[in-house]
Amino acid sequence: MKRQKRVAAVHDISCFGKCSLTVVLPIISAAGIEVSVIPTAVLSTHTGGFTEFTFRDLTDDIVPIINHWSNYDFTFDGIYTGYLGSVEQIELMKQVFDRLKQKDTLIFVDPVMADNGKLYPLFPNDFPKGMRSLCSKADMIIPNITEACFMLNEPFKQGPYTKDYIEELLRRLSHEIGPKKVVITGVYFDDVNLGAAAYDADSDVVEYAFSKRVDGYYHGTGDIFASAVMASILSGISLKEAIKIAVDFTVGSIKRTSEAKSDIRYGVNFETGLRELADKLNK
Ligand code: PXL
Repeated sequence: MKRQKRVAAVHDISCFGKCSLTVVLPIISAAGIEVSVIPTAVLSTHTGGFTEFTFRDLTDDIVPIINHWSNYDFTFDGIYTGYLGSVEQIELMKQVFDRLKQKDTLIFVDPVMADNGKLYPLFPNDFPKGMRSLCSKADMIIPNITEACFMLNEPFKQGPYTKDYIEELLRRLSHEIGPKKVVITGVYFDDVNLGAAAYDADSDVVEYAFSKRVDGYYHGTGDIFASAVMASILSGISLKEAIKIAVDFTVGSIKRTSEAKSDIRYGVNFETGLRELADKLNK
């Protein structure tokens, strides 16, 4: 039996509405990878479409958690950060990376903060600047187009996009900010297909993965996509294949939800696709 890999996942717990830790844990576990968590906040629901949700900030718990861990020889093959509750938490993540990473630990940052040209509720205007500096410590980042534009100080543009535009964003994110691998989500060149683009600075190659667009805005799909990419990469799958697996898994989840006509705020039915994902990732 191969040594089991282990990831530290740093995200909030949204108690209702599948996203962040409630999707990261099952998806990475499906790859046979162990997941340890550092919860950044506890909310009664996510912030997309619900009102009057509770928000308990857990910033003060983060350093004590890693202080305690440092008494043991815990090792991590990956550190995966997502929704962070404040600029202060972004700064703390740099400490978390410095203290938990070893030579081969993959630092994977999803700069969760915005979509459709707008910052999510609760985030201050200086948040993108903080996220940009956190991304400079990462090996791999996975923004959507809005997050990419915020970090590059570019105005957000609605699609359809051109290949030149997407490839310039990818190269600028890598060359100006620092991560070797960059994946951008929400890429489309026409009204039929939607998908992701991936750039690897070592080869200077851009890869794409698309699927037929399913209309509607489904919550939590960015976390589902990023978790599937992270799980695939740590399973030894190429970046090109990882984005294909993640697109198919995410679109399958959206399709089931759309066919069931469920409330889009509740998150998508990814659970039914976990067996197929596990088969692909545990070969
Ligand atoms: O899916 C990203 C996400 C995670 N956590 C919380 C959110 C969001 C997006 O809105 O509100 C609390």
